[in-house]
Amino acid sequence: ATRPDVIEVDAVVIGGGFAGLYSVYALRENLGLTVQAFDNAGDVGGTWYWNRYPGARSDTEVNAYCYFFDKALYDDWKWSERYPRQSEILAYLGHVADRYDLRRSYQFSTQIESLLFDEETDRWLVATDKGQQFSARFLIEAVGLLSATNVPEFPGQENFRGEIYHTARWPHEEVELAGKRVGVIGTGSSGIQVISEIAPVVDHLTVFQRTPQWVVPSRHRPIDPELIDRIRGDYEGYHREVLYSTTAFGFEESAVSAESVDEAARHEAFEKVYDDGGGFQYMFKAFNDVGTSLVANKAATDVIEKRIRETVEDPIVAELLVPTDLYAKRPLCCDNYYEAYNRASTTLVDVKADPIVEFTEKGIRAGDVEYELDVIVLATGFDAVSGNQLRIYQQGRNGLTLQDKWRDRAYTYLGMMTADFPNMFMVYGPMGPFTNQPPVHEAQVNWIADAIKHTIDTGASTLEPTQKAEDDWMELCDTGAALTLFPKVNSWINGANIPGKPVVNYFFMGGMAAYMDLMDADRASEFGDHFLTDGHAARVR
Ligand code: NA7
Repeated sequence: ATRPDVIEVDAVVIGGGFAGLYSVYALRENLGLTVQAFDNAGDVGGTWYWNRYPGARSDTEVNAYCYFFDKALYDDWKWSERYPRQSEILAYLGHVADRYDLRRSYQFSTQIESLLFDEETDRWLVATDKGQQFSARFLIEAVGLLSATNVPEFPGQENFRGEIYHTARWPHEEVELAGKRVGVIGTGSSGIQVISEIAPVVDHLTVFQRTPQWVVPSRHRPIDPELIDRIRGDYEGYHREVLYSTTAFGFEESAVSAESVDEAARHEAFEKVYDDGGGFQYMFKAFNDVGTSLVANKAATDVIEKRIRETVEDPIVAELLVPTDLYAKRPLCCDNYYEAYNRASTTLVDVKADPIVEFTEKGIRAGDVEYELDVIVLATGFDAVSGNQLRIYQQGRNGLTLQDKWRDRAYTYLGMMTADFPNMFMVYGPMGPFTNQPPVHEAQVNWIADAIKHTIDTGASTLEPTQKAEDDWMELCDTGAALTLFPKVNSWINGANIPGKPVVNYFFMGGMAAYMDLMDADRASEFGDHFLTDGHAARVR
């Protein structure tokens, strides 16, 4: 029996970022459901609430890094920059929350402790760290692809007398770095942004690099007003172009393979895209096979390597900065990154050769050398994709926990549902499409809202994917990923960045257009073929 103080709602939404905010909007405003939403942050913003480190900005062009559900919103909001800063994106999400009065559905600073499916009532029991209990028919987990922080334990960490900050848990109050001796551990997207931003202002910067990554410039500049006018003039068309592309980044992807042209043409094309800037552009705009062809991949890295060696004055430092891996991680971009190493006040430490032994009172000892520091920045990334779901205890049918089900890897259907967890939906969950996120979140939430509406309208109590649908989806994802170069390189994309985490495929790499068609096929089948309703197979069509 449910406790008398249990609060009943139609749906619980977890997360207040791009995905969670739109989930609340779609369920509350479009379906008329009662919704209770939560976030452990103090306000809306998701990623952009937490990642306040110096230099934090989107590395996706903002014309496609935004919502599309309301043209008036797109028309009214004026972005200032091609790649907006964290503060501007956070202001945008705050504006969205105000504009649609979304905050009233939220309880902030609240961690969800457990989610238990009650098979007698077909409802989810949601327990918070405030001792509250909610009961909901539907559950949307919009908990973020990159939000569970990876904070490695370094020996002696407690002895360090200075300050330590993880990039994704940056304090709200200003952290003064000017004139300080700062150490940065990590050279992924977050690390390179911090390094480029603070190198000119700190007294001394020490970068502890384990694995160098390929970085191209972003060529940051004000947003192109002609592009925005063009989009506003054909809003529906542009939105469709974004979703019916491979990566949903909102630019024209190349249809030409690098293998189909000669080496000189390859290099020329990469030089051109490099000079225009942007990591995703570099990977997808010059040719269509950088992620699948070794020939294309090599041409892409040849050009970046040449630029690194041209930019970095000290050849020994340049050598350390040139990766030996394929170009098959999430592509990075940042202005003034390699230039930061030309400053006398920047030191690059290769911690693969000289591993970090310990934190000391005064700084970090790597190899035989103690580097004295006032502040240490951990730009060490995330337990990505499945990490945030697994930090919440979740129990579906027959006492099966998500923690058990996902022990070997994260099994889902379309990255949005998982068998034996009825009426539970994930936005951008594991085995979702490998794309730009905000417009894809929206498309997924629209599918989820349709699935919920279908369940309600047909008088069913529950909807869940069949085991076969899930198995087939996993196979399709794995077959597709195996054709790419991404499994050949260790990164958060395949779980290799977290000790003990299964190193497997976590994405559907078949492209957004194909994914849109699959979502549409489920709609067309009235959520029949791949689903169970009320725990039973749907009628045979
Ligand atoms: P990433 O891309 O996972 O980068 C983390 C970095 O931290 C990377 O250079 C790691 O080196 C390094 N790292 C992690 N643990 C350690 C330890 N123990 N010692 C030394 N160095 C370490 O995270 P980001 O936050 O930069 O970006 C994640 C995504 O967020 C990004 O792709 C965007 O989508 C937004 P490694 O390569 O593992 O040797």
